[in-house]
Amino acid sequence: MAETETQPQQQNGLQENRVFLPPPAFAAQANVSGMDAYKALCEEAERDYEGFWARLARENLDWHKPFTSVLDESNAPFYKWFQDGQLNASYNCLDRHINNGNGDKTALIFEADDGAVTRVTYRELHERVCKFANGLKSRGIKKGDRVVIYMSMSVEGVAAMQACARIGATHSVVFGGFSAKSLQERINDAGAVAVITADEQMRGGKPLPLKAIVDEALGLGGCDSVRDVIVYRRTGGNIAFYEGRDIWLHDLVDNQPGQCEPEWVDAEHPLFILYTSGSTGTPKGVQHATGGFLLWAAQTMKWTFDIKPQDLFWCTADIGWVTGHTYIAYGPLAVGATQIVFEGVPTYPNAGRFWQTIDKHKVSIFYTAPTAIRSLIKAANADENVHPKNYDLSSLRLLGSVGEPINPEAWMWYYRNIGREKCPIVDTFWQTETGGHMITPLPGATPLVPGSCTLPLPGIMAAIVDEAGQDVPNGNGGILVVKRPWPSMLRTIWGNPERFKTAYFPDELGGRYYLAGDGAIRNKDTGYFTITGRIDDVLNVSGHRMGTMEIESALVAHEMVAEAAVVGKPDDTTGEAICAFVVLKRARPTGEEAKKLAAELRTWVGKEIGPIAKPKEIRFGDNLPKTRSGKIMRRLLRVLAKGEQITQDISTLENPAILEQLRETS
Ligand code: 6R9
Repeated sequence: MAETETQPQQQNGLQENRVFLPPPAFAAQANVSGMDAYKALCEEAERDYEGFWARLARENLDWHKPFTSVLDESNAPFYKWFQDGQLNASYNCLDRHINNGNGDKTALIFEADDGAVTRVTYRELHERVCKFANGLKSRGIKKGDRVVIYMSMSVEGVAAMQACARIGATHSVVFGGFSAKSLQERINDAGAVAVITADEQMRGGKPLPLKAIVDEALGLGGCDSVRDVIVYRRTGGNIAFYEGRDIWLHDLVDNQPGQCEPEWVDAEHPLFILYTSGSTGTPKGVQHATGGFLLWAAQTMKWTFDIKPQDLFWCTADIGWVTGHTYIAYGPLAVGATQIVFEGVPTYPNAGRFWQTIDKHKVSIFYTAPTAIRSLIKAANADENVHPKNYDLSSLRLLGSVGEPINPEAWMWYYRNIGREKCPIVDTFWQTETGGHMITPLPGATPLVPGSCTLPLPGIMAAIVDEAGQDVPNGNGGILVVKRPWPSMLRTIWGNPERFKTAYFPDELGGRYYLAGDGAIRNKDTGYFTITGRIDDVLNVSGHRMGTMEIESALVAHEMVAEAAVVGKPDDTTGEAICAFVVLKRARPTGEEAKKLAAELRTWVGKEIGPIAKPKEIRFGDNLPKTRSGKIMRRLLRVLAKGEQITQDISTLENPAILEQLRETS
């Protein structure tokens, strides 16, 4: 790629002037080649919005019953897409490739924590999914039932999701790092009839419990809907087994037939629910529809990832997050690609694991998170042996980034050291709610600017508005919205349509614009988007979304805690770090006692929510900074967390003296 201009490193992309054009050889073979091709697609969508989406839906998916209605806006914002069409997601991900003569193609290359490799062809995966689906049916699980999947990265995890899709059951995958309490809340909210789990998971050479946490979650009560717990034997570790409720996966599926007629469902049938954090209350069950979601999963594989039959795709996400749904469990399979499913962690057996794995399997498209890149930069700087220069990465042709803003410095390192200045980087902005990519470069078309996710995909009407919903001119910051519905958008919040409306289609913006919850700014000249971060009380720690309210609720649930306020503070590796300000029911601790109590509270939050929610820092005060009406002034806490001087107006502050106390780290 040609670097057209060199500027000093910038911490965010707003003043970034470097531009990297697609390498001509890449552009020549790309699925979308050149900006004219991109613009033509955008114009097609503008000209005939429904016709555009109908064309893509017909091209990308096999429909059992073709749709005649494209978009139904009669009950906005509860939009419906392709609603009289019928299809099956698992059929589209498996059967149709076998029918096209690709049954012997490798679908999954499972790279285990210890480096052991298992290959599964489309034909084999189809058989496993069919047996799994028949097994679920044999337990009375049927279309419309919810099934919680609490598993680590595995062929069985992907097969479990596909098996649910095959029979029309709606899955809800819960990340294996969530605590028993978080799992219980999700099982309860979803009203799941079954939980699919494993005995244990392997991470960094160590077994960690899964089944024991399911037992604990179900023991907390409120999960009476659960009839079956299906257990995949991963490690053979010791677990409790409850006769009548628990069943081994192998016992359930081994004697099942290898064929299972797919359950044809309406396009709007809920394919999955995935819980994510919002600014208030409990996590929201984001509900996605079968047709629209799968269409976008497939189309973005072709556009953003320029996927080709000979590619080896590797998305390092976990199936417990949306990225693992769209770009592991569904997207790559929908387009018949070969992909790596990685069980391990980036630092085991050492911090060269990602680069070694790319080298070992000859990965051509690599998709990971900025937080992983930043921690591997640190590791490579500290230890020559794990530097990417030790590995042959010449198989790579495209790199991707997701989950949080990528700072230009990390972008440049990724570009130079991993892509060897030959691979475009697609910085993909999207969310659990959007189902797939929204704003991202197209690698054979878009000139890249480090730190910018560039331009919306064709058909995605992203814009920046002010608080009254009015467009703001380029160069001015504002609120990121999407002005028109798109097929892979969330349909509702499970069991809470009111919250769906108020959270995503607020009246202040006219009730028709989708509110992403992020701030953004467009470049004056290019119109490129740069995401400036969440505008609500949602933190992004290592690419994981965490609501400050959730962490505060966990803290105040501890018997010693009277009050807590949580804010984010910038962190070199994790993007944001959690900083908690805590008032105890007893006197404010100092010195060693404060350290001990902080450690205890961190462990507590880990148990309440999961290790990802543990505050990095806890500071104790006699009180929190509050307005005279009793509101906690979080903006002041953010400044204190950063260790900066307070320059804002504090005239409404009831107790200014508290600021000095909270400045100290314990
Ligand atoms: C896919 C995923 C969504 C939030 C989103 C935003 C942040 C994701 C980003 C990005 C800047 C990117 N985010 N991708 N910010 N640039 N390329 O991560 O979904 O877990 O729901 O998080 O992540 O703040 O609103 P999810």
